[in-house]
Amino acid sequence: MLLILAIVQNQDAGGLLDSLIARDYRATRIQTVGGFLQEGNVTVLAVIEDGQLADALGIIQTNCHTRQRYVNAIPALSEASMLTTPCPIEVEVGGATVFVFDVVRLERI
Ligand code: 2BA
Repeated sequence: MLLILAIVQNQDAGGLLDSLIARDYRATRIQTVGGFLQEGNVTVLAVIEDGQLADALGIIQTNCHTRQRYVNAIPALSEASMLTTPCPIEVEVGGATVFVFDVVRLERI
């Protein structure tokens, strides 16, 4: 058994959960916040059988899309300039950051 932990964007989470459930996977979503952008994202947990990994990753890939985001960065001060005008930098977020763990045991009590 494997635990998939996938960090996805809010916009993709609903469709991803619907697709997983439609294929009979069990999944849980947790509202999380990314450390860099400090914006909400969603962490999806799903325990699957080893042989389902490729299928589950395919569902994640189909549902989770890459997007560009702009973050305001304040340039470092130099002796020549006291400019503190924020300068937008582009970052590419997603589709999904996926971690796969071995599961020793699953108990429903
Ligand atoms: P955030 O930490 O908010 O990062 C959002 C995006 O900002 C990242 O997209 C990446 O493109 C960029 N970024 C992050 N840290 C950066 C840095 N130090 N310098 C420049 N750009 C940086 P993704 O890589 O697709 O990550 C999306 C979200 O997945 C992250 O949101 C975080 O919540 C999670 N994540 C990504 N890698 C992780 C890791 N190794 N461990 C734990 N969580 C991770």
